[in-house]
Amino acid sequence: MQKYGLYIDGKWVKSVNDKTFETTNPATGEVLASFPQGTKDDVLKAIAAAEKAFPGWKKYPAPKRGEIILNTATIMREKKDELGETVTKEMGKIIAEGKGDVQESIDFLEYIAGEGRRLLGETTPSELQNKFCMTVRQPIGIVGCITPWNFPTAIPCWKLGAALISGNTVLFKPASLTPLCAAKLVEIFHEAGLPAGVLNFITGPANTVGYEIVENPKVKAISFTGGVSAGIDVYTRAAKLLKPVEVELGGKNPQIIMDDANIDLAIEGVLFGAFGSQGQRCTATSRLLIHEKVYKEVMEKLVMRTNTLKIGNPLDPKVNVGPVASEEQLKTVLKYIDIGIKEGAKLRCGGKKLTGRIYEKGFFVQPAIFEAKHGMRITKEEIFGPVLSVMKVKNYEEAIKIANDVEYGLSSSIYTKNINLAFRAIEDFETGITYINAPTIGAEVHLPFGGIKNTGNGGREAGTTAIDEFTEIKTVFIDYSNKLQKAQIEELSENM
Ligand code: UN1
Repeated sequence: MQKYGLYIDGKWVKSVNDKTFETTNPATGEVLASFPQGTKDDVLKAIAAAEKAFPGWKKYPAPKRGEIILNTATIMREKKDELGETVTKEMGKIIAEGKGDVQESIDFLEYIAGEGRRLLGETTPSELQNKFCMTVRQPIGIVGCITPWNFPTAIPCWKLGAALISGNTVLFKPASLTPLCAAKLVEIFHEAGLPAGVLNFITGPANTVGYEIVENPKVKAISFTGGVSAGIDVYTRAAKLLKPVEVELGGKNPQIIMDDANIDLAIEGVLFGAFGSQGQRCTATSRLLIHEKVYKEVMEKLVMRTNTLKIGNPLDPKVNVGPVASEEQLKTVLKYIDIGIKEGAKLRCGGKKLTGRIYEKGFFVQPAIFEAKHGMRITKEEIFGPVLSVMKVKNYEEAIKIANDVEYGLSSSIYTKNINLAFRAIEDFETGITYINAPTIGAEVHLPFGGIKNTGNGGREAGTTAIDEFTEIKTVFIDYSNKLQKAQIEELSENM
């Protein structure tokens, strides 16, 4: 078993604490690697390294920063299979999705490397003569990136790539379930030539490492992806220091199937959306709203298809559904299945923990489909597992009303051939992302990603907006008139 340290100031170092924790394979229980339980003192060391590196990195031309990021993407491309396997072994998503996670990382790093040649500001005319106005983007300083376990390489790459291209130095704290994927990423950034101190990696508990990153005044901005209560905690702690924070939180994403939809296509969509990554995406489809005219047909086919999904070791390419990521996840999923049954929802398939044979040492649960009534807890709360609540609707209006009646607003989908309805849905869904005739998952990196309501606090990651959370805008006025000109007061000269 490999023993990792922390990565501070360009070197792998020991924690000041001897305590370690292990990362394990959720399908087999195999221990994969051990990591230090970092402490506040480790974070302080990382901050000192990031502080020392910041002036040099800020001055390092952005296109050159882009070259290092592109090198990182190129090395990742060479190691895609190995990294994809690590994602699958550590997090449990099936191997095609493990490699997809890595591909999403590569895509984003390649995309954001080019941003080094843009980092665009604006130029505008002045209200005065012989005066020039523009904005430039500047790095914020040391930034903290706190990442989740469900996309153990892609989400770190979204954050690190955008933070680094913008000229910030970074403290990176990965989720304690997936530090190995994160460490491999850090090794690649190192190999790609990132200068010492620019990226620092600290593993350990949220209430020591995480809180220090969030509450230390030298860390100037925070980017966090995770659950709502943790997100609110991060946001409120950082608010005391007026620290900019971007939080990307939960979802309760609906898919609507209208009576004119291509039913088979819609069913393939919901299977992928609800049970891909075992439902552990913040964009996962957790509610299906079916028009009453096609309800029976969809339900029959959907249950039949779900029962054919092969559950097993996610490294096996024939497997469709792997384990959930941890024992805690398994408990949550089983708890919600129990809640659903007690609330009177009808469990149409799945929902059992798998035991025996290959399942004994893993956290396997059958994908579950409930026929539910809107308002039940399983239709309102984020479960983050393979549990789908299906509801029958009379028409589009009812579908949209139910779709929007949740606290979250990340992703949404409608299957219809009616172009008018599709455009109405784009307008009506209260979410940051809407899909037409495609599942709620599968966002592409060159478009903004994020949600409304309790899904976030207004920011968008990735896409053209990726650098917004990691740059300060400076407004510049250049007066070349050789005299004092007074905005709002000056009159234009007569001889104009
Ligand atoms: C997440 O679910 O946490 O839309 C991120 C998707 C991915 C990103 C999801 N590309 O499925």
